[in-house]
Amino acid sequence: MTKKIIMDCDPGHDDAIALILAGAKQSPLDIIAVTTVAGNQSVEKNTNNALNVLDIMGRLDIEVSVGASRPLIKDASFASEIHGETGLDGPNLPKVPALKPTTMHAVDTIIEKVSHSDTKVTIVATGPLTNIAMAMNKEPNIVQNIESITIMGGGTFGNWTPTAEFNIWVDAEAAKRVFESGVMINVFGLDVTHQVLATDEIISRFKGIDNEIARFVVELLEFFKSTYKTHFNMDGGPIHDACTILYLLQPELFTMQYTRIDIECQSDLTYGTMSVDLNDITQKEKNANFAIAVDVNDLWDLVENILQSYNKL
Ligand SMILES: [Ca+2]
Repeated sequence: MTKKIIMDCDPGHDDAIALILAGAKQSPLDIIAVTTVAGNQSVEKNTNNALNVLDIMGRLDIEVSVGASRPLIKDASFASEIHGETGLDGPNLPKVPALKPTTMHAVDTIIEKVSHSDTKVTIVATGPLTNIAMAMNKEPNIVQNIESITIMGGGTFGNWTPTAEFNIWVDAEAAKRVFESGVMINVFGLDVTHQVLATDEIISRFKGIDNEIARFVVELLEFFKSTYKTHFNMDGGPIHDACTILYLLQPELFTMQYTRIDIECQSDLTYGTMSVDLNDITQKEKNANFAIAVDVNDLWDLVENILQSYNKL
């Protein structure tokens, strides 16, 4: 049975890979909308990247809506040092993609798609949670028709400050709104995403796949690997956002712990920190499934299989 998903994203190298994995021809995931948000780069650049990626995938049937250009309260902050000036540096992309965004704002697209769906919708959020929080504020009833929200964000340590991960840190107020919404949230934080490193060995496996999508993914991973080496001294780019899709495709790849998660918004020192109550210290009502382990070998096999499936286009 197919699962309806909305992909709310800020592409972004790892967002692009998430889109490619979700939107393959045999995928059981039905992408009913892609919505974009400011994050890795401006919302205009992220949207352009989303359109280009869908174009390369041959998925001109997917609607793309432009979302929030800045967080709820803070000023916008971008991650140019990780994703480059375009937000998707590395591959050569057409400057003007063939696909155009819809005229509807992403917040309204989320509300409309969720409200009018005959089955519950899963929201996959791989950027700051601004659009989702705005949609919940504009139309609170949508929570009843959301199956779950599967996010990349947070963790028990940080990558933008010592304790905060980028997606949550960009818009902690939005993240707090979403984590207090009552919707089940599946969380892929740095604890697992930093284990999913596209090393030279992984990239050379993908170089053996003879199709345009796999070659595009190799270019993305090579750029991402170089910035992760420069900025974090890591031997491979983590394909963070792709973990959300890989979980929806094959949940048994991950070990999840049902727990309480809260978001810090007050402190100058720890703004955007995710409090993950793995030892049930607060005894507050649990609101999230937090990924604590991943079967990395099986995960890369799945990625390779999906990339190979593009041969049959
Ligand atoms: Ca992202």
